[in-house]
Amino acid sequence: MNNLFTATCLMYAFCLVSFLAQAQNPIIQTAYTADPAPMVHNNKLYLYTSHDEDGSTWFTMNDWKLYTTEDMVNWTDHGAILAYSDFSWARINAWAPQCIERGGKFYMYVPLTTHDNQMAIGVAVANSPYGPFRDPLGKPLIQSGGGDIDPSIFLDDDGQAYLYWGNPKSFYVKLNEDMISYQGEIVQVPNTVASFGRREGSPERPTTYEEGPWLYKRKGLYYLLFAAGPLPEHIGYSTSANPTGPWKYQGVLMSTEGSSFTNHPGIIDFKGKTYFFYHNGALPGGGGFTRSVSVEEVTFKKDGTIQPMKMTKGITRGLAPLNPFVKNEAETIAWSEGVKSMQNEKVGVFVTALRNGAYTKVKDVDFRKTGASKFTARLGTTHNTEVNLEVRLGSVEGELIGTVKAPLTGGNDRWALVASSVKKVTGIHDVYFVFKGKEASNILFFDYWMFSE
Ligand code: FUB
Repeated sequence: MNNLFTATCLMYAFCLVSFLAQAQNPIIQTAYTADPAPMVHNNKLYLYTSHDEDGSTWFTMNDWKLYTTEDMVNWTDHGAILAYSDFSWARINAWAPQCIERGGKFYMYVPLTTHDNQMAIGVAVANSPYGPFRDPLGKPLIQSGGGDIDPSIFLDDDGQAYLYWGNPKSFYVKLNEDMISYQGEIVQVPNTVASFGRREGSPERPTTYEEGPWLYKRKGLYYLLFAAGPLPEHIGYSTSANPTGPWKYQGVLMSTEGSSFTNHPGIIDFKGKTYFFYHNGALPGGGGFTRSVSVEEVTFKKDGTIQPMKMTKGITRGLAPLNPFVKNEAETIAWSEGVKSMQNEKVGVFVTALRNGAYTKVKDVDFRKTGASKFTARLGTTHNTEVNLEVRLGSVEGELIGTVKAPLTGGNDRWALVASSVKKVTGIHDVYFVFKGKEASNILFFDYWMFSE
């Protein structure tokens, strides 16, 4: 019996380890992220997210983060690019954002709680998708008193921009060309069963519409995705021939799954495919207030409706290989364990290995036929015991092609460039940077890396 129990436990442990080793979802493991808002600009996907603080037991959310990818499997962390404290009129609650580009400027719409405890929607503007974003109004753009959260911005082909938002009701307004003011009245979307589906057993909430609207257009058809109730949320969607409805409910897009009682949709076309972003509580320590963002590839049926999706281990095939012969940020990661992203004024975003055996993985690294035999990295540690960065291929325990000793720099504001020869490597590999050291915590800081011939 004991042997059987031990064998079963070992089998489960093995399955979990091999699942994690192959997993791409959640796509960010170095922080808790929620409310994904994808944007495509110049062939790059920008993913703005809200940010659940570590150990949160409520929506403790202070800033918004940005991640980018060119291949859908390696994600670069650009840190916090806007905070509630950047809005003089806001007190707390950096909730679900969305960013859009118009005429070379980037407009970020965000919900916040005002000093008199009302939810309101603000807008911040930047000349670059990375910021810095500034509040041009010095006051909310929307404060209707009716659940002003979860703004979704959509720019139609004719140049008209629409802002949707709201919980428990859904509203929209037409924005002016300046994107920081609106025209006409705020319109409440009729909350009918035909538009949003029937919610059972809740006369005061007749439809499944809950929050988190996301407006999207494909082949002339408009889609309104939304987080749907009752709690725990699922994702539903509706379609229309117009950006303002009337909306026709099309059913459940993603059923309730995972350990978060909220979910939040974001959908976007990128490099010939369509991707659906959502969140759950799948990271270690994850739950309703410590969420993590995931992504699935979308399949459309012939009639334009969307094939419903489950939460999977994610996208395993990247769109393009990664070039190791240029400077790559340590915070460009396909998968990691035991690692946190941090940022400071000295180097911007960097990663900290929290423990012995922590690692980051970079997927589909193309060393070409000519190959690489030298590795350079910017590192640091505060420990005078030996701390190493191992370069391995294929898995955390895969072939060791080189080991670099982290220099004792004394802090993450002090760094050293270290170069080392590695066993010659050619072709395409997943590269694992594995951090080894005896100390109990924060064993090593890692800023960037590159290979050379
Ligand atoms: O992240 C805070 C709130 O939780 C969002 O505004 C909602 O959409 C839900 O995800």
